[in-house]
Amino acid sequence: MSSTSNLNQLKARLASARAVAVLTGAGISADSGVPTFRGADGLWRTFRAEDLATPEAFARNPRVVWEWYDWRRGLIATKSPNPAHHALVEMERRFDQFWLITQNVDGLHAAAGSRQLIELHGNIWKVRCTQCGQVSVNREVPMTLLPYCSGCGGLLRPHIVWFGESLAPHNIARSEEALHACQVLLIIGTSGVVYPAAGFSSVARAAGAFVAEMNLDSTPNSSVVDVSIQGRAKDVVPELLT
Ligand code: BV8
Ligand code: ZN
Repeated sequence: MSSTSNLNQLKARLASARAVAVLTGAGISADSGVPTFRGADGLWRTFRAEDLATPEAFARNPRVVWEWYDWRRGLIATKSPNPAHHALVEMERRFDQFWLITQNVDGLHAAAGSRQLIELHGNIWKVRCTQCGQVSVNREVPMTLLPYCSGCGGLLRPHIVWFGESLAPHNIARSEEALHACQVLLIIGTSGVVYPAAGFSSVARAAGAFVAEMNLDSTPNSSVVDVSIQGRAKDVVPELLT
């Protein structure tokens, strides 16, 4: 089926939907200039995830892990939301029920103004104390390395879910609610390989939702969804509002 008829089919579904859920990945922020993880210039091409985005790596060498996050914070600080982020803010206004589940930690959805937001993998602008668990916002760029908790003196870590760590139970619960309640699920700019988010398309589809993928390429999700729309997020997502 052509991309135009896929787009029209999706727009027709959205026109009659009351509850809509969206899952985003690094591809939506690629159009803002934030590097993706697994693409040609992806972060994991240069850095090994298992060397940096794991609790073991942080225990072994917190400074190296913090230097990597500090570098990414410096880069993200210069970026702003693009038309795809803004279109999702508008979409939130249009539906009775709306959930935006993001795997991105860059904070660009919140910066655009999205409110019904589930930051599944955390936020690069938040830190958490490894001793007392206190979470706080920290926007220092560059930051003082290593950072310590003002309350208890414990070492701070990024408030991000690393490989092998559990996601926050309330974020899992809200995502489950969204996947079961939505009539349409949009999956935008994710390679669909990191679990549990990689399984969300199947969960929503089994619960009866119409599932659409929007991506530059095909992904493991492509065989599960009702329609795949190829293109850049900044071009295709705003199209849904027209
Ligand atoms: C957990 C944070 C329970 C770092 C990240 C074997 C089988 C199945 C599962 C597992 C397994 N072994 C281990 C697991 C579990 C593991 C997992 O899924 N591993 C995978 C890799 C096999 N998951 C976990 O560990 C999770 N926790 O399961 O808890 C548990 C507990 C203990 C033991 C077992 C289980 C925790 C997941 C950690 C998530 N954190 N990193 C950081 O950000 O600093 S994941 C990392 O990938 C990113 O954070 C990101 O959020 C996530 C997903 O990546 P994407 O967003 O999809 O980005 P990617 O670059 O891959 O793709 C970009 C896409 O955009 C591409 O498709 C491209 O075509 C497209 N694109 C590009 N440009 C555009 C575009 N599309 C549109 N427009 C454009 N312009
Ligand atoms: Zn503390």
